[in-house]
Amino acid sequence: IGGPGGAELSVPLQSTYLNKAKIVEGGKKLRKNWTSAWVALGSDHLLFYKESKQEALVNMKPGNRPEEVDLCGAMVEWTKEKSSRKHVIQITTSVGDEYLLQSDDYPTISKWHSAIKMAADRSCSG
Ligand code: I3P
Repeated sequence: IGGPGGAELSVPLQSTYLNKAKIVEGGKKLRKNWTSAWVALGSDHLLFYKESKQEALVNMKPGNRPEEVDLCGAMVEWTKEKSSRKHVIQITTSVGDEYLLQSDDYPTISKWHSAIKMAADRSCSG
């Protein structure tokens, strides 16, 4: 609970690294670059840390802020078209950014898919 991005859900999901690629920004296609990100889910947002959250909190350099993705109005779906990798989910935000998240471990990514979808479905009400 707490941290730079506000309240985060205290669930096991929080401790997962996922492969992440931002492929579209504001409707513009980006060059795909997969990186490993430490992902945290809040009630209405996702946070991507470049390093583990523990490291991020210890270092707390101004440039170390996590990337925050607003889930209000976001679409979350499985995709087979956007990558040759297996188990890829696509998040399309209301401002036209597209992110891919992937894990080789299906149970892991499947839990994230459900949790992010649920957060997105509920995020605009508050
Ligand atoms: C990309 C890189 C990505 C691949 C992507 C390539 O090449 O191999 O891993 O995505 O495929 O363009 P580069 O490093 O030269 O940018 P996947 O691993 O998700 O398939 P894409 O262009 O079909 O998205």
